[in-house]
Amino acid sequence: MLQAQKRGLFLSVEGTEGVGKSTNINLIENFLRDRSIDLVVTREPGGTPLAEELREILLANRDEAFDPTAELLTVFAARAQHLNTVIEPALAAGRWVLCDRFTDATFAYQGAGRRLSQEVIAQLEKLVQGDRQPDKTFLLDIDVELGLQRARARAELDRFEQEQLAFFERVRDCYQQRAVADPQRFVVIDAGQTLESVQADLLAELERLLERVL
Ligand code: Z5A
Repeated sequence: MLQAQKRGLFLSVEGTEGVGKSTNINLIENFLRDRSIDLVVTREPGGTPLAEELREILLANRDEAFDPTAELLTVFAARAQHLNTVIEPALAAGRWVLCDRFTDATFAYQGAGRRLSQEVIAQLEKLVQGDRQPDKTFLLDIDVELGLQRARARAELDRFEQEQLAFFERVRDCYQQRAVADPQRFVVIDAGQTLESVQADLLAELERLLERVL
C-alpha cells in the first residue's frame, strides 16, 4: 500500500544501458518539484560521500578482475550506508526519495548478469533493508542492442558497460521477470520509443500515481 501522507514515497528507476535513466529522472524530478513535493534525488551505487567512493571502486576499469562476490558485497555495503544515512531519514521525515537504481539492479546485474545466487542476494537484501522496498519502480525497458548503441554514442564505457551482449540480455530478462512478478510495484515503460513518447508515458504514469497518493 502507498502511504504518502505518513511517510515519504520511495521511487526507483531501473533499466539496462542506454535506456535514458538520467534523462528521464530529470523529467520525474521536475514533475514532482512542480507539484511542491519535498524530494531527495539520489542514486545507487552512491548517494553519500562514502558510498560514492565505493561507486568509484565498482565502476573503475582496472587490470585486476573484480571477484563477483566481492562486487556483490561492495554494492550492499554502499547500499547500507546510503539507506541508513539518506533514504530512511528522508522517508521518516515525510520526504519523497527518487533513487536512480536500487536492489532490483543487484538481482539483475550481480544475480542474472554475473550469475550469482538470487537466494544469497535475497538474504543480503533482508539483512541490509529488512522489509524496505521502493513503493514504485519505473522500469525503462529497451532492446539491449539499441540501448548499447545509445550508451556507446554518449561517453567512454565503464567496467559494466564493457560486458558482452549476452550479459545485458540476462540483465534485461531478469528485470522483466521481476516486473511480471510484482505488477503493483513496477511500471514498465517502453524506452525504445522516441524521447517524446517515453516522456509522455512517464508523465501519464506519474499523474496516475499522484491521483492515488495525494
Ligand atoms: N549496478 C550494479 O551492478 N548493481 C547494483 O546493485 C547497482 C548498480 C545499483 C552504474 O549505474 C552501474 O552500476 C550500472 C549497473 C551497476 N551499469 N552500468 N553501466 P548507472 O545507473 O549510474 O549507469 P548507467 O546505466 O550508464 O545509467 P545512466 O547514466 O542514467 O545512462 P542512461 O540510462 O544511458 O541514460 P542517459 O544518459 O539519459 O541516456 C543515454 C543516451 O541516450 C543519451 O545520449 C540520451 O540523450 C539518449 N536518449 C535517452 N532517451 C532516448 C530516447 N528515447 N531516444 C533516443 N535517445 C535517447
